[in-house]
Amino acid sequence: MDHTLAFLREGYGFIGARCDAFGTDMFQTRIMLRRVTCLRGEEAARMFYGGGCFTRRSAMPPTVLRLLQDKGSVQMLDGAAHRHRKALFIDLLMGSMAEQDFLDLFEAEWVTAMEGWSRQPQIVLLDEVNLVLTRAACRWAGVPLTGRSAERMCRDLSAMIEYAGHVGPRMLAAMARRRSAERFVRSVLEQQRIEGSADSPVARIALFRDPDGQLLSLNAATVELLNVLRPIVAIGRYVMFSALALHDRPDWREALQGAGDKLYDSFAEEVRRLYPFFPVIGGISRCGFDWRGHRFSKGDWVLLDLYGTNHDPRRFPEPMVFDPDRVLTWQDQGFDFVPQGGGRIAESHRCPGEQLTVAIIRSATRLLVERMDYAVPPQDLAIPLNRMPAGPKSGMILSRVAGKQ
Ligand code: HEM
Ligand code: MYR
Repeated sequence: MDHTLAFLREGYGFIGARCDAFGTDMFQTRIMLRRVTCLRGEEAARMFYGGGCFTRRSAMPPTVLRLLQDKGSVQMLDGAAHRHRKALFIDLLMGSMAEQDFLDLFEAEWVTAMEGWSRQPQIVLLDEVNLVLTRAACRWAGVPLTGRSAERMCRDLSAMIEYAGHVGPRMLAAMARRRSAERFVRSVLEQQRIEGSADSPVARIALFRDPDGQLLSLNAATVELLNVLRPIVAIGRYVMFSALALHDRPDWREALQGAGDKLYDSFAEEVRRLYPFFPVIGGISRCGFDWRGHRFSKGDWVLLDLYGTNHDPRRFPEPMVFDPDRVLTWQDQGFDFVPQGGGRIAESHRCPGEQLTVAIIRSATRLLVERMDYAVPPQDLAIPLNRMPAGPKSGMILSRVAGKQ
């Protein structure tokens, strides 16, 4: 039986509910008329991310792929070609200065924006943080926002994230926004190729060479530059969730006041574990092998439940309780805590942006706790799990925002 509608109706809970009901970590069904093996849990993630057997090619619906990583991206590569391109992202995002450089820009943009927030009766936190992140990301990457406003760029990048899990007119509108952002980014890269070498992410992408010594095609370079800008804006959602956690847990707001990076990091990591974001990741088997009595053949489609793995009660007792004392960290390159994929970043498709993601959540949470006063007016803060990506409808409204020293 085809379970596409059930998947869309149940969203993040689809795989976990069936695993619980059947007492298993693996079951087969059909989605979009295609046979698929659904998996969840640490051991399944180890098999999926640890063996290098799964390609991402043809593994996600084409519209999801097009709005997110896209064709021609690092995610579509395997083996040696993948490792070579991945090294570019690791260098850009995890190099010694990347984190601090970005945080300096981010905090400066936040403080500037806060002056505007304090003049308004209320703000939508998700929208405002996305704009702060867009400005910081473009400055950090070396994308001049001339001829395109930060607001426009922010709407384009946010739409790619917001409607990646949709079908219908709003997804099509996001697609049009993407095409327009691509034209802009492409011209920035073309200009950079004329100007030659410089020490910015734009320059490094523009002048990056594949193993055969060729520059990336302009299409591929455009895709990769968007794969730096868009996911940075996606972190705005985690910042919204962090504000939600602070609202729900005043005891933690209290504990964080004046705390060092370590406690803020534990808080940020628990935000990444608890709140829903990337629901599942798809893969197509490149090899034939047996796992737990099941035969995987070349070409088989699997979906690994990232959300369900992060909420597996065998690993995380009381999984729906927000508890930063679990002391999770992205630096442990394992398979149990997988909001942005699992395994070793350089060798698998695990996200290269985790360090930056945690740093930005930490910094934003500190700004919310130590540099801002605000109220949270009555609003519906429920997070329906049948919308991907999920979040409160309001985008988290804050009122009476004021800076504090
Ligand atoms: C890969 C999620 C932030 C760039 C991934 C994957 C996930 C993910 C689940 C793994 C896909 C797979 O196994 O195929 C997220 C989430 C983020 C985030 C939820 C937080 C908002 C970032 C940031 C960047 C980034 C900040 C860069 C600035 C990438 C790239 C890949 C990737 C380039 C492809 C890696 C590969 O195929 O080897 N991300 N990510 N992500 N992410 Fe992120
Ligand atoms: C990025 O921009 O690459 C970072 C994170 C974006 C997450 C968006 C989640 C959308 C969910 C769609 C999944 C549909 C699965 C079939």
